[in-house]
Amino acid sequence: MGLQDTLKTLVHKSHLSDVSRHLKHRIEQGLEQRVKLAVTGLSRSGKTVFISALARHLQQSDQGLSLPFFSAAADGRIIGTRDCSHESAIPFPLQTTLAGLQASPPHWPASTDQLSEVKLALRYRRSPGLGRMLGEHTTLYLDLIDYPGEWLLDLPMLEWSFATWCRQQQALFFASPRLEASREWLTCQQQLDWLAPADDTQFQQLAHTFRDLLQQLREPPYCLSLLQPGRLLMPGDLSDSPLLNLFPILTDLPANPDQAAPDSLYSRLKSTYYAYREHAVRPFYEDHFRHFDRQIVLVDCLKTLNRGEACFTDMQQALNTLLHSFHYGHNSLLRRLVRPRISRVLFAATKADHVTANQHHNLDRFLQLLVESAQREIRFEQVETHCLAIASLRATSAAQAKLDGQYLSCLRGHRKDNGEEMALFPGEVPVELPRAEDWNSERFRFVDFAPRPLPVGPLRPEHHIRLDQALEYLLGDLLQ
Ligand SMILES: Nc1nc2c(ncn2[C@@H]2O[C@H](COP(=O)(O)OP(=O)(O)O)[C@@H](O)[C@H]2O)c(=O)[nH]1
Ligand SMILES: [Mg+2]
Repeated sequence: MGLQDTLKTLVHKSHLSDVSRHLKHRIEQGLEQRVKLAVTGLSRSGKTVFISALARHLQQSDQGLSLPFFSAAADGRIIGTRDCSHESAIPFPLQTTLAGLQASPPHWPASTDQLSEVKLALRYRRSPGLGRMLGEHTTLYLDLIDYPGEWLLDLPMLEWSFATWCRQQQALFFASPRLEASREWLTCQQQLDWLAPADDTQFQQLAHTFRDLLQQLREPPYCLSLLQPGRLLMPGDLSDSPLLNLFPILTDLPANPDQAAPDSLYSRLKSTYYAYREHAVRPFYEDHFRHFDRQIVLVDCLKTLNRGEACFTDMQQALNTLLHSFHYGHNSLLRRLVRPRISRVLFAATKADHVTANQHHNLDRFLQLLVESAQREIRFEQVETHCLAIASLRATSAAQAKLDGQYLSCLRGHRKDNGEEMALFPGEVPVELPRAEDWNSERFRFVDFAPRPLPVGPLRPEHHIRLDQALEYLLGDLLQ
């Protein structure tokens, strides 16, 4: 072969290898996956802490140290993680939250009410076998989305008329404990003439009174969850919107509503209700919810046990309402509305570090009881579900106490309210729904703890409880 021929062959070969490299790159790009993992839960259920801890562990997952049950990390297949949150129009305050948890003394994040996201790119090696066929390295683009569960409570409103909504609310407000807490509001409503004209000032004042009442019902001693409209408590980007000037009529509805003048209280409320449905509830499902692929629902089960039966029953009702958002049957409202595509839902009981390790299984079981009926329906729709007790950031350590010659498992940590160090036996989590008489005892007393500092350096498995199992369930199949 002459020199020219050899050169030609070389050029041809290098061109071919360029082409194959390019092709391989294109194929790899085509095989890269984008996943939106939505994190929801009622306010204070632990969403912000969960997302921050998860992102931090994922950022270190190439070291394979802190997530032994997350197989991609434990097998050493994660090459690196990049934070791409700057590309988001609604970035999650990851650095601020982590800085607070790493500070000395550390502090829990401030309350948030916005939809926001962390965007991560996970570069990883495929599992042996798959690797050779599809290209050894690839990337999973993961969006972790933080949004208030309160917004899901509004879904049924899309199917209800204003009159139906008022009747639903009447049923709630005329039962304990709302009835006792709302006496003044009910008296005020009884004095109103719904058909009389209402000026802006009066209308806004009434709306503010109702919003204050909802806020009061959310706080101790009530700690209720089924509070609608959800945006009154978690306004997101609607905080100054007139859409929030909304409250239900809790007295008899006017007998002849058709004759109500457009500026009457009745007409104003009714039109605000329909505007709220169209401009607050529907866009959330259309713009966000339908793009979610996987979902984790965080539930603070222990709070309900601490607060008693009314709080528990209300939380159960709220969860059932919230979980309607995961009913996709052919005829369901959601299917008609947005064709959602969530294929896997994990229910997680948060703050599992508030109980001793031998109670984690009970906490799984208790959560299962709480979401049982909703879970059955979701499974029927062929969405996979699972229940798991987790702690995103472990604030306690295990200790032992000797009582009457016997060793008891207990917890050691610093109280959230005054920072004092304490050791306590927090009690057992029931594996059946408590009976009426159980609530009256002093049986459940789970204490809130201050965080332990999150290391700036390497994290270890003892910094969380089962966060790796949650990840494996939610993402394990995608990282093959
Ligand atoms: N002990 C413990 N407390 C937690 C954990 N996660 C959240 N918390 C507590 O729950 C509160 C609310 O958490 P946050 O993430 O802000 O809830 P969000 O409103 O759902 O975003 C925090 O201030 C902590 O007191 C956890 O993993 N362990
Ligand atoms: Mg939050």
